[in-house]
Amino acid sequence: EDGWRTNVVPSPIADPPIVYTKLFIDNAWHESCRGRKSPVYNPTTGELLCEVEEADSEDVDKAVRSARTAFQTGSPWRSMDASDRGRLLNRLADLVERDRILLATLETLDSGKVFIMAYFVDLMATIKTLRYYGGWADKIHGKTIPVDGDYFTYTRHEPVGVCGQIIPWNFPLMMFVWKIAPALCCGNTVVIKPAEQTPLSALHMAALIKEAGFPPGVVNVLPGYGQTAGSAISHHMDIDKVAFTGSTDIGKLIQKAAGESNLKRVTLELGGKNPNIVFADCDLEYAVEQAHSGLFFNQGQCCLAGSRVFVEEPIYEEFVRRSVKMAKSKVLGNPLLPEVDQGPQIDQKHFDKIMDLIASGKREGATLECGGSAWGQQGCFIQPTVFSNVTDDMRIAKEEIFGPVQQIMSFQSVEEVIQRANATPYGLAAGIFTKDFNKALMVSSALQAGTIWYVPPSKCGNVHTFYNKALQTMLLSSKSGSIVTTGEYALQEYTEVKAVTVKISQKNS
Ligand code: TXE
Repeated sequence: EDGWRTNVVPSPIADPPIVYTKLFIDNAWHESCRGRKSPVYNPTTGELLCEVEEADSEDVDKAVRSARTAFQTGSPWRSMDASDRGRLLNRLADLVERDRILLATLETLDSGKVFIMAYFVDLMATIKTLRYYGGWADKIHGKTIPVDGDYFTYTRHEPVGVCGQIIPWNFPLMMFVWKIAPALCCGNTVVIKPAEQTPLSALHMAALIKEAGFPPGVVNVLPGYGQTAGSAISHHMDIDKVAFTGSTDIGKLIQKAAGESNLKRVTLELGGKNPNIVFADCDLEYAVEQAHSGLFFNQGQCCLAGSRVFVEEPIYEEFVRRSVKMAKSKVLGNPLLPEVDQGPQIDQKHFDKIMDLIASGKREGATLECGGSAWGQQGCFIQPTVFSNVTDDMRIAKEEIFGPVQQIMSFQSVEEVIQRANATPYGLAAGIFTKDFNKALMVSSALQAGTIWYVPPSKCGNVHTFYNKALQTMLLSSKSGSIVTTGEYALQEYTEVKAVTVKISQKNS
């Protein structure tokens, strides 16, 4: 079977050794300057998995120096053929395919996501993203411009320079690759900080980056906390650009830090409170399934989660009834096991945030149809929860919950639902379920969101297939806040356009 196309469900590796726990700077493993380590827990059991070296500002300085040296003109990286940058990204993809089961296992142990999903969704997207950007490396080019006079003018799309990248814990590996791949294909160098909860797959990737043959300093991986290492990256005077995915509050801090330091370029990918709009003429069973997976996927910890489900009045009650049945049928437990389809939330702090929002939903008068409590004896599990009779003013309808909590609201008309769907500061993604193609197109152009999924009436695969498709769509079109972060558009975020004008003796048309 070839790599990501396999349908064979592999078994995770039992007790994989955790080999890489240090800071990765200049293609070598380093202890942290302050000699500090931080714990990494398995959210399923609460057990300590390992300790990793904890980066702080001195380590960021060290990594930036290495990335700057690697970026110097004439360096092996700067003088490399663009096609060879593409080859390196493809070689990295080969190594990820080789270690796919191990990486999926580490991802499950570290983040609590379901192993099968990690294997099929996260690893598939990781491999494809590397190959996708590997293909772009030698196709990034400028223009010649017919200026007046005896001149020859051309533009170069040059790399921005040293890029700081700060990523969250919900898709640790995918986020890592979504960040490094576009940066590297354009010829930048990188200092990347994984989330403090989930450094393991990023550290394994560091080892693969070295094995693939990337020159020293091109990618530096620094596990550490946001307030220390993350803040040092966003404030750094010698980082040319910072890319961040995470909470809206921290996104604002990153923007501010860039302004207060060297006005580095900023790209942000922040939260969502995405509407899923279900019209009465949809394929009901299919819409229920998709709205369910669109929310509960990855324990609900997904910026694209469809967390406001608007259902047209005539089918509302039946939609709620079927959604509750689906939620109740979910199997919770150890996400390494093949029968389990929901693992734990990432950590206690996040668990508490979700439970607080569930309590607010009850208090503010939504109907708790199922769930609403913790599950099991250990780990941060939350029962799949469905709220009906949700109104737009409730906290659960406004705030990003990032957990297995589905809000179902009813609506009466197209105009009403468009207005309500747009009444959010987020504008990340939206879904539309109807048999009427014209209505779908009309609504999709009226929705203020960077990514729209129109789910056609007939079943086009199981939920899993849909998610693969959804992720591919994201690869090509995802946008959040203000910036497009993947696909061809990401290339603009990692290049600077330079116009070069050369005096010539005579111009001819
Ligand atoms: O995010 P943070 P948290 C949302 C989701 C979740 C909430 C809080 O609603 O409940 O955010 O999650 C680094 N300077 N999303 O607390 O803090 C941090 O170390 C620089 C949506 O985990 O934003 C980590 O690497 N960096 C989101 C990264 O920022 C800082 C995914 C994200 O952490 C920093 C995750 C600072 N001062 C959460 N403070 C999505 N869009 O998918 C923290 N960090």
